[in-house]
Formats: sequence, C-alpha cells, structure tokens
Amino acid sequence: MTYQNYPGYQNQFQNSYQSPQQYSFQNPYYENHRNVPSIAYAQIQGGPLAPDLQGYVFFRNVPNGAEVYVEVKGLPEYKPAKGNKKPIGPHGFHIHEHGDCQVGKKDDPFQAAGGHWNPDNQPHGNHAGDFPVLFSNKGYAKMSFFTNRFRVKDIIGKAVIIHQNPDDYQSQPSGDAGKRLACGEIKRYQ
Ligand SMILES: [Cu+2]
Repeated sequence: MTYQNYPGYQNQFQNSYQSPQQYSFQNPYYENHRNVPSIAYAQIQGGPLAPDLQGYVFFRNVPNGAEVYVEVKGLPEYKPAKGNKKPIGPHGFHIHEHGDCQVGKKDDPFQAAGGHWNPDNQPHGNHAGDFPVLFSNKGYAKMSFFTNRFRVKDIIGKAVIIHQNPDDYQSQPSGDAGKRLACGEIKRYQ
C-alpha cells in the first residue's frame, strides 16, 4: 500500500489512529471484541475507460456509524451534457454487492461487482452504499463524509465503484450513473 503518499490520509487517519488500543479509547461505541474490524480500505484502480484513475477509499468506525474518506487521481475532466448524452462527472460513487473487480467487457467494465449493495431493501437514493458524487479537480478528488448506514464490519468483501456520469439519486435501480470507471475491493485494514 502506498497510502503514505496521500496527505489527507495521514492527517485524518494515520496520525490519530495508529493503534487499535488507542482507537478503542477514542470511540465510545467501539465493539469490545478483539476481532471486529474498525478500519477497512479499498484500493481504487481504473479500468479500460479510465486507465489513469487510482487512489484509496478508507472506512472507519466512528460513534453511530462510519466515516468514509476518499482520495483519487486520474478522473476524467468534466464534460457538459450534449444532446441526450449525460455529462461526464461529477461521478456516481457507490458500494456494490460483490468484491470482484474483474474487468470483464472492455466497453462495459466491472459488471462482476454486481448491483448496489442494498441490505435493507431501500429504493436507490437511499441504499446503504449510496454515496455523494465525486467532483474532479483536474482529475483529483478528495472527500470525506459520515454515514449512519453501516459499520466497517458490514462492508468488507464488497466493492467500491466510481461511475462515468452523475448519480441522479432517483432513477432505479442505480441512479443512471452510467459506465463503471473504476473498482476497488473493500478489505480489512485493522
Ligand atoms: Cu454504482
């Protein structure tokens, strides 16, 4: 892992949470079992539609939910909608069901990751893994947010997907976010 290259990661995670022991003091809701994961990550790798896209997503338990932190580079530049073509960016961003990032079809990659992770059977826009869209700043994006919809242990073995188009948080079942630019399997960190 090369997360040390990402200054945001160092600020937000590495400095404050170096040991699980220390972490348990800082989190009053810490599951007091040795083997419950409290931090997970996904290494993001672009597919054939965005080969330069790469980065990380980190998930950590915080009181009442989880904090998600993402930092990627190599996103395509924003392109406005044209005719009935959707804009390129901001980019739909979700947890998908299967932690399988096989590319598969080059013109429609990452189908092996399946549909949106939707453990409580909600409409799209309110899936547990529906995230805010990612804004490209000359290809770079950094964002962190809170969700009360899962704990770190619930998402290990799923996948993070970044899409070509914006999520409209309305179209079913996936927000009409278009093709899949990048994928990352969610793995336990500690
Ligand atoms: Cu998606």
